[in-house]
Amino acid sequence: MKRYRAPPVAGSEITPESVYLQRRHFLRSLGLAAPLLASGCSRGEDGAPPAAAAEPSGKPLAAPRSERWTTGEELTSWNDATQYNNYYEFGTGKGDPARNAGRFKPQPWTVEVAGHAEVIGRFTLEDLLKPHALEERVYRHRCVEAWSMVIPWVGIPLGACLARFKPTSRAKYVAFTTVQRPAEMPGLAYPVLDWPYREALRMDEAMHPLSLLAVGLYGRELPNQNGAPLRLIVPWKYGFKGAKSIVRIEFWERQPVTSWNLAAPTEYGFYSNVNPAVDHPRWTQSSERRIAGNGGGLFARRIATQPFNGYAEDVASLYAGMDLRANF
Ligand SMILES: Nc1nc2c(c(=O)[nH]1)N[C@H]1C(S)=C(S)[C@@H](COP(=O)(O)O)O[C@H]1N2
Ligand SMILES: [Mo]
Repeated sequence: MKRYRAPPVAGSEITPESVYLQRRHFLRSLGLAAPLLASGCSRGEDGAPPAAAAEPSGKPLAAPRSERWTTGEELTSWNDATQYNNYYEFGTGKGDPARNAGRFKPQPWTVEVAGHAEVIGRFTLEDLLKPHALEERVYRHRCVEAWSMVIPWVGIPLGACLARFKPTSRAKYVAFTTVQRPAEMPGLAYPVLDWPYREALRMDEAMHPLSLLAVGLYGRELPNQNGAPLRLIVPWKYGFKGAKSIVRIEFWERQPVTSWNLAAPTEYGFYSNVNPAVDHPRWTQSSERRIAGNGGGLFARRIATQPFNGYAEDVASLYAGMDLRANF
């Protein structure tokens, strides 16, 4: 096995987040956690080596690269993108998902479609992907915890998938519920979030051509820890909007409840558009640690965070007239 190298987190950033979390687990079990702040995606690193090999694995996917939706920035390595993850159903440490997701079975897979749409029901993964050919897009990927990566995702535009269900005029939002399998997901034993993990988008955000329903990365099927077999990627928003392992899509008239917003509404807004001008109450969002290329690991370089994660030209118009400080 490869020697585990230092986790890509700067010493100065190892905050007591993981301590907050553990305390929260304990207090929640006593029904006392409500007054405590949630930790966001935990920034603590547990340091234990991941069990999974860091060699590229997974079935290759044929997907031509989209020039329109590809950034030329230096890619994050396969190793970092698949060993440094947030997927709390497998544990809150960054190495936990790679280490604990081996028992998870992403196939066969079906997704329930419900709510305000003409076409609803249960669909297989293959069926969901039919409306569009797979393509590869290299996106910036920015976690609310102020680290970022550059990842070549494989998927189809979310809008192409959703349009085929013919959402009605009452569909103003679309909600995503992710899988909850306690026998395969050890993190579900801890009440860190109100499981199952839920996320949602406004309809126009979901239909925007940048929103991607991803089934792979680096030309291969998604590893379990990255959200196999399908997950959302909304590159102008903080990473937690990108729900992994989706099992239900529901069209709503009112704004749906979402997991992180429910856990800590003053810290994680519904919109969560990447915004360097609006700090998280406990840390700055004006810069980020870019985990990519030789600058990875402890020496990851800090770069300025861009409004809408660099996609302002494409998406700022979606929020015309909105106060982005109030609607963070
Ligand atoms: N179901 C589920 N989806 C999730 C999460 C999670 O804990 N559970 N974490 C989110 C967070 S905080 C981030 S930053 C991204 C991380 O995606 P990656 O591990 O593929 O980089 O997934 C998001 N999707
Ligand atoms: Mo995140």
